[in-house]
This record gives sequence, structure tokens and C-alpha cells, in this order.
Amino acid sequence: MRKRTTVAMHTVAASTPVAGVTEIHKTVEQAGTMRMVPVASLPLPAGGELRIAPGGYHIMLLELREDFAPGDSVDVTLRFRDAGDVAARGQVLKYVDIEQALTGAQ
Ligand SMILES: [Cu+2]
Repeated sequence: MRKRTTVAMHTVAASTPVAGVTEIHKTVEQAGTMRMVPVASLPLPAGGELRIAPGGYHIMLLELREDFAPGDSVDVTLRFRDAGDVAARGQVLKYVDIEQALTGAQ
């Protein structure tokens, strides 16, 4: 998922009807291991681009209400502190694939 912006903006929440819990996660290195931590906001730099992908920032869906296959698209509403709600569409990745992306394992 990619978003372009001309002003600095902050996503403060994400939601989708297909999941009970939607969190914004960031991948960080802690003591030599890559792990995901929930973050309060998703910063979009002015004139810049923030790539949402495993291994970096991503939207984590928990308590799924539908079955998804990797590659499926999910509609997500991103709430921006400065610009209200924006509809976005993301691609589904399996949790195990995210783990592999984090660790580099096959
Ligand atoms: Cu995550």
C-alpha cells in the first residue's frame, strides 16, 4: 500500500469491518531480533512517501470476521489526525509470511 501526500500527516487509527481489532504496527529491531510493535500513529512526511509493507509499517488485522487468502484485497479506513478519514486498499499477507519477511527465513 502506498500513499502520497504534499503535507506531513499522521494516521492515528485504522479500521475495517472485516476485523475485530485493527492495529498500526512498526517493525523494530530489539536485541538483534526483529519484532512488531503497535504504534500510536503512522507518520507521512510532507512531499514524501511512506511504504506500508511487512518489515516496516503495516496494518495488522486481528479477530478476522471473514476468511482471506494471501493476495486478497481488504478495504481499510485510515483516520488522519489532520485530514479525516481516507479509504485505502491493502493486500493480505499471511502472518507467517510477515515473520519470514522479518527474519529473512524461507
Ligand atoms: Cu504486525
